[in-house]
Amino acid sequence: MESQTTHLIKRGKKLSYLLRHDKSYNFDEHGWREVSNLVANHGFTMEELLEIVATNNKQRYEFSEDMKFIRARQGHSIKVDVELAESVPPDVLYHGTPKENLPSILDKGICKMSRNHVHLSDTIETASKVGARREKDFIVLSVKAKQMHEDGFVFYLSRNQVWLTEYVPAKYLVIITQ
Ligand code: HQG
Repeated sequence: MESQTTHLIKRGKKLSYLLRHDKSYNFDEHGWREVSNLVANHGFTMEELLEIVATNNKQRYEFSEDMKFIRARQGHSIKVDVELAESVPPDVLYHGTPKENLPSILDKGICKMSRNHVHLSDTIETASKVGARREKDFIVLSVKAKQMHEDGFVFYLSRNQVWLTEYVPAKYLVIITQ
């Protein structure tokens, strides 16, 4: 039988899809989804949602104050405005990616692809985990974030500490692992 932790991770992944990518649901403009919809149509209980929100390893989700709505804090492909805080980035941020993406990234820069933003990490360790989650052959790039900011690029910090921006041109990138 699967452990309770494995079960919660599985349910968390389902929730991630439902809150970030589900085009069949009509989201509130700020990305909120009704808890009652998840309970009625997707087999969640309030107790389970409370546990996922509290224990999620990246603190990905949050409830509205009245607990009637839930949303993901970042990572969407659906077009919503999750009221991200514009923030001044540290000097350097990091991006991990499968090695096979490198030629294209060095040519075109880091693009947001299907999501609403490019995702950047504040440590090499976190960026390595992002890069390794699809492909064990990954690389980590450092991003000259301070320089980008000085050049007018806008950065956001999500409430679960993920750095986000629209696009990273290749000239701000340095390969730091191979
Ligand atoms: C790559 C997870 C070729 C980019 C993670 C990435 C993160 C290019 C992939 C969050 C490219 C897009 C986001 C270019 C970008 N040519 N490839 N020009 N520009 N790419 O999943 O950053 O666990 O949308 O390097 O931890 O991997 O779900 O982005 O490999 O924080 O909460 O295109 O998702 O968070 O993939 O991951 P993704 P990502 P969660």
